[in-house]
Amino acid sequence: MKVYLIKPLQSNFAVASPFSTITTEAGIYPPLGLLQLATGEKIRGCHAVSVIDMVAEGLSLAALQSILERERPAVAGVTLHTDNLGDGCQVIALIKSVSPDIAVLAGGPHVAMYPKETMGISGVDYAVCGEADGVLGEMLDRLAAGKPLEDIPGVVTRANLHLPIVKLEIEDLDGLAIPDYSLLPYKKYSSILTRNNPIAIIMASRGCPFKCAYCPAGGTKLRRRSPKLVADEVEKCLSLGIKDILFFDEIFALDHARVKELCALFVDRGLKFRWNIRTRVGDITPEIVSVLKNAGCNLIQFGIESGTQRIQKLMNKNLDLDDVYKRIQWVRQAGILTYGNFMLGSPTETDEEINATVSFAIRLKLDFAVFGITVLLPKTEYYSRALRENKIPRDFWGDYIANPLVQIPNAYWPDFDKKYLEKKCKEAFSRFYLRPWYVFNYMTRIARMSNIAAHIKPAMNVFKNFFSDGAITK
Ligand code: B12
Ligand code: SF4
Repeated sequence: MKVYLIKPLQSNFAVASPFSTITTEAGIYPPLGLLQLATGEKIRGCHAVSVIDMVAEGLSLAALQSILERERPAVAGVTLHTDNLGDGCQVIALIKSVSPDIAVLAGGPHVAMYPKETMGISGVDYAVCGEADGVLGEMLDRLAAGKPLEDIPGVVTRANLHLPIVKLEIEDLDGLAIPDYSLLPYKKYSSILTRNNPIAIIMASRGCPFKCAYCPAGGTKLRRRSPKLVADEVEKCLSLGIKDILFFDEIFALDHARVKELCALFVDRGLKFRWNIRTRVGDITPEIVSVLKNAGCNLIQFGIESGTQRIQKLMNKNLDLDDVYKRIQWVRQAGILTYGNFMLGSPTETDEEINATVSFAIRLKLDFAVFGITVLLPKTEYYSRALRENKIPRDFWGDYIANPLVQIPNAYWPDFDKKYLEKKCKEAFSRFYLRPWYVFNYMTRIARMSNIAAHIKPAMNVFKNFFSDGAITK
């Protein structure tokens, strides 16, 4: 059976980004979930499964239509993200317009959060709630045999819509196939954060047990892959000519013994590549940074978010700022680039507190800082609080999901004026990046540690547009 798994374009966002160039210049990232599923199916060898990444291929809806008309797949799966659900819905409508007989499967992070609502999207035949690796094969076999699907756990159909839905989580990640990047247009993937293209994303673990008030990702079970299989995956990527790897685990360095084992494997196998990780600041010790550096880790991304203790507590992030300072300096001293994410506009945050966050980012001497306006994301404590306290009159995510081509006019904490937050955000970037220290540091430290040529064009585009009047999308 011919099956297409499709990653839609990213052109219709729920919330207009005031700084659109940052999004467009950030890079093109591989759809790892679809790749994981397609690799598993390739190994089973029962169906012809291909991935279409509309973003990487720059495929318009019209171009996708031609492919579907020519190829006539029996099944099309679409990955859905809440923040650009409209793009996914357009793809689903297009598939059904090509042929109502193509069975449409919906999956992805949006479906994991809103499984029942997904079945309300016109054209969706089946939705999979959560990690589909363990059920996709069975679904395809049954579709090929014309059998019903409603008794497969995690699969939502019109027949079982009234029943409780199981959210699928793969317990044993080592049972999954190593993603085969040759199934993707892998040469097209890039990131502003890496030195050389193409890049790959690897998840060495899935899940995050923490529960930050603004984040929909937390509170999930942390599952780890064996270091040997992760090293095998790296080796496989490098053999394809992939140069840099981004580990997108939420908390890569939580388990030090495992990090040491993994790094030792990279070194022992002579795997020379540059890689980035994301982790919590509290995971950093002098020993672990030296292990990471020795194995080629080039940059660590931290979610620091606020420079005041009060907002740290409110976010349920609870980082101790002195401790953050100390640990970030350990990373710098080890010669690893530091990248901090910050959020402006938490509930009840004052102007002074916003300014203090920017000052803190500066004091940390980070190599990169990104300041975002706090969006009240669905299924987060911040959003529940806004609803609970009647700060917002309606469940605007509910409205958006029902009509995803209409943007949410204001998804920020409603006590703030939108223009004020945009101004503060722009100010934050100016304060951080337009300092003599930063410019000097950028030209020396970063140029020495990374291929500046790879960064200069996107960075310039970001800066040019950002600091011009056109930076803020009205
Ligand atoms: C890499 C990543 C990014 C990258 C690239 C994303 C991209 N656009 O391609 C970057 C850094 C750019 C990014 C940005 C953002 N991201 Co992001 N990101 C991730 C991250 C860390 C990993 C994704 C991944 O590879 N996962 C691993 C694979 C194996 O899992 P998966 O993709 O979910 O796929 C599995 C299932 O969902 C399912 N499945 C997936 N697709 C399909 C399709 C079918 C047909 C079926 C049956 C099943 C199925 O099976 C897969 C295999 O198990 C996830 C968190 C996470 N741990 O997943 C967040 C995540 C996807 N991001 C999220 C968010 C909110 C964002 C931002 C909006 C953040 C922000 N506030 O700016 C931006 C959006 C910008 C944009 N639209 O691109 C949310 C999405 C929530 C939602 N409801 O949609 C996530 C889930 C994190 C979270 N929970 O908060 N992100
Ligand atoms: S922000 Fe990071 S640490 Fe906090 S819950 Fe989300 S993924 Fe976990």
